[in-house]
Amino acid sequence: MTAVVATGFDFKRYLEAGRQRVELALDAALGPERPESLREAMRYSLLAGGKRLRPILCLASCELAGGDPQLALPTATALEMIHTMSLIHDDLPAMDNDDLRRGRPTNHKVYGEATAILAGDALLTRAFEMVALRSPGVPAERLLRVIGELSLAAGAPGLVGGQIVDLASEGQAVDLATLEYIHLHKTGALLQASVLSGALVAGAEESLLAALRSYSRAIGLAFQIIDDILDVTASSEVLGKTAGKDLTADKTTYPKLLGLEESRRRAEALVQEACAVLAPWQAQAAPLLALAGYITARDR
Ligand code: GRG
Repeated sequence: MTAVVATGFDFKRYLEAGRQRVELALDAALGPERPESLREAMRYSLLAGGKRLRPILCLASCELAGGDPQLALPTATALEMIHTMSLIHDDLPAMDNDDLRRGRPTNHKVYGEATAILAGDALLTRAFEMVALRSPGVPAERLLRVIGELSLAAGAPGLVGGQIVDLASEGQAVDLATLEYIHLHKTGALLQASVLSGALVAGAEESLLAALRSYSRAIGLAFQIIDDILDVTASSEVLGKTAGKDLTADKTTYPKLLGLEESRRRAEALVQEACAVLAPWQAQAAPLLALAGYITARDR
């Protein structure tokens, strides 16, 4: 964060402006779906707040690559739709079986399981619609690459694969390599797609894409380590989701394997690593550097 302070970059303001921009775009992105019950269920979870980290990362990397973040806004909303879908499905009784998300009852608690599943499905497919059909001004070949990244992140090579291993690991002895696999797929893949897709919209060169790939792998892993830590150190009220869930579900976590102090040290080292990769871009990378710092500094 020191480099960030040195550039005079106002991160708090940046984050709040990004969040507001994303909120407006999300609100506009959900059209008049029919029937009304589906529309309500989709809006309930998508507009329930949340840090909006994935879309903000996307806009920041588009800007770093010299693009107009406005052109990446449909992709940014798509990322939040995929993320929200994964939260709705993750909370289902067949998965983590949770009652609280983003400070409210979970989607299936309000609308029932069938509607929650379908609202998730509709958000996932709307995400691809946002990129393919609602991204004016972005060349088709760039959009095709974005669709590729989103497909990899959402599917078996990403979220789904990570979730399967996560569920299968409950109550089992899990080693650090398996835990890292879970974190990188279940959480890291979409964070990586967020960073890469913004740059792809801007037509970034391969050297920048490679740097962003390393940056996002590191912040993705750090993000989930901090999530594991917050699960044991923060309250449900602050988190907006049930605290202590990993323990109840008998999940292996970083704190369980390494202790709180070492887990935090690892997360901080990963953030340092991420920032070092972007050092050649200097002040232009200030938002992504600050976002990396935010991942370890956050309290929810
Ligand atoms: C059906 C294609 C398909 C995929 C679903 C359910 C599932 C597969 C994967 C689970 C993925 C998951 C819920 C991972 C946890 C990621 C995580 C740390 C979420 C919390 O993210 P924050 O802190 O939440 O950014 P907010 O609410 O701030 O957005």
